[in-house]
Amino acid sequence: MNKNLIIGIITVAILAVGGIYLMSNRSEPVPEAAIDEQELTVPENDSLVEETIVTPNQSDETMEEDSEVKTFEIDASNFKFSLSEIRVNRGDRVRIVLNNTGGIHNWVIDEFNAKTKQIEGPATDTVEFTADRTGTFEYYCSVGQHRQNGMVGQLIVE
Ligand SMILES: [Cu+2]
Repeated sequence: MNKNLIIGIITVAILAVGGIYLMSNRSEPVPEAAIDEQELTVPENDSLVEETIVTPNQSDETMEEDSEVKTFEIDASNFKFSLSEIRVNRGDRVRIVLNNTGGIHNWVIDEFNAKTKQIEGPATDTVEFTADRTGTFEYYCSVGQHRQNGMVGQLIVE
């Protein structure tokens, strides 16, 4: 009989524990609802990510604004450049469009580490650099003796 009592007590205990589990299980849907709210929050974060993606586009537009590039078209021929002087302001972005009308030429400026390719005319090549310091700098054609033959000019950065 004592064993039956013990079994009975154990059974009641199991039922009680089971009831507690059921209670705790019933309380779980509430956190699940909270999780749903969190999942609703995640798409908001995604939209924030999309906004973040838009930001680089805005910076692209900023770069286009920076493309207040000063462009100079220079014709190259044997043995001269059509422009012997270029004036820009310090900090300007400078774009040189070299139109080679004949012969093999390039356009080089050592101080700004900028040069076009050597091209055989008729051909065009472009180089860009930032005039980040003031002064007067000589640009030239580095092909053969062209520099000595007069293919030079001055970049003046003010
Ligand atoms: Cu040349």
